[in-house]
Amino acid sequence: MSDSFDRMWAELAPIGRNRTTGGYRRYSWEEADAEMRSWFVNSATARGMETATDRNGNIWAWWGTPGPGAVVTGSHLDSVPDGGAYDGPLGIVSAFAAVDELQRCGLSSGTPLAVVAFVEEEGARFGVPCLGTRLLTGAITPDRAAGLTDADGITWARAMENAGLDSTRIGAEPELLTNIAAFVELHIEQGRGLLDAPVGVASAVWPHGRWRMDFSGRADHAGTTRITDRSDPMVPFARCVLAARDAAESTGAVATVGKARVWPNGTNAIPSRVRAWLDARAPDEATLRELTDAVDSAAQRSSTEEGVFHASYLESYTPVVEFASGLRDRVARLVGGAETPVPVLPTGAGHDAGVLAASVPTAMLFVRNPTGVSHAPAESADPADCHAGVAALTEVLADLLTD
Ligand code: HGY
Ligand code: MN
Ligand code: MN
Ligand code: MN
Repeated sequence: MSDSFDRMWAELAPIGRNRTTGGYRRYSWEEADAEMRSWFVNSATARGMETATDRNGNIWAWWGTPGPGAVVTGSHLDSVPDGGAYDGPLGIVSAFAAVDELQRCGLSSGTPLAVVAFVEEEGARFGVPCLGTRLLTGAITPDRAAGLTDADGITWARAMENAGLDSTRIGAEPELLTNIAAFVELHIEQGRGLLDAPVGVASAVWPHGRWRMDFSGRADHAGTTRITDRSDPMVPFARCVLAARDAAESTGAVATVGKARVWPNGTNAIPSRVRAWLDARAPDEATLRELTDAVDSAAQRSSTEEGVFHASYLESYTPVVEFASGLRDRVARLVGGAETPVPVLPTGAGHDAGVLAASVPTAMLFVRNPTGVSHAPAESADPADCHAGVAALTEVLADLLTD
């Protein structure tokens, strides 16, 4: 099992990797993504699995004829900008390694099993995370998805067409969802909550959202415009970032402004416009609302003082997800055994499993992240923990397949 995992891991390592930073750029429908998708198809074909791309661009590898009672596992192949190697691909490589193990043990493909790669989980190129699972479950309208644009104004629909896929049929696939008896996603842990065991089980996903914040002021000369004559959008933007940090510290939430654009972006010109994105998450919805209200009133107050127009738009929101206790406890029993209970923990990271949980019985397995660093080139996992993850996933799939 570990050599098939190691071999596949080595195959993926160079795809989309930045040689200077060691991080990855694997954006939906770009060249590295095409290489990842053909790796997925080749890995499936090598295991006698039939592949199919659904109307939204998610790729499914089937062992057995797709149909009712299907057991599905998988994750995503795309990354954040300069992302780590494990976030996403670990779940898919582990899934194929688990199939190897199941086939080696002579398990028949009576109950259909699928390995799936969902598109645009990070939302790094088109802005809405878990786009593939939101489309699949109807959590986003096809029109809104088709019109999402990347930094160059290319729409999701155009990017799909450029990659050779028909974008006119994107939308929910209820018939596919009703066939799924259980979905299990294995994923690297992305915080510091799993340090004492190689594998953990997810209890919940924090509520989280992304808000676009626009600040429009008046461009002017940096050297000749008195401070009292300015409407500088950078000032309320800056106050908003600090308000987000203060609100997070006082409420136990987390808030990040990791992406901002400035027009005209000149050193000696007061900006005309600033556009930035707030990523906010909290253990519960009330705390999240408390934080976003605090950020919004700080932005409004400071914009008014500065004579700047401010507006903010909710771009994506995922309510709190509690994974179905029946499946969660079953997975925990299988993975933990009687003596050593397996850690069961919530996560502040969003996942496709968090979106699918609204439609099908869903569970998540976490693999230890020794440093807790993620969404960065330094993301790491020990090979022994990865192999323990494959063994755990194999155990869970074997049990679910014999239902
Ligand atoms: O952003 C997230 O939480 C996830 O890694 N997509
Ligand atoms: Mn991620
Ligand atoms: Mn992920
Ligand atoms: Mn995910």
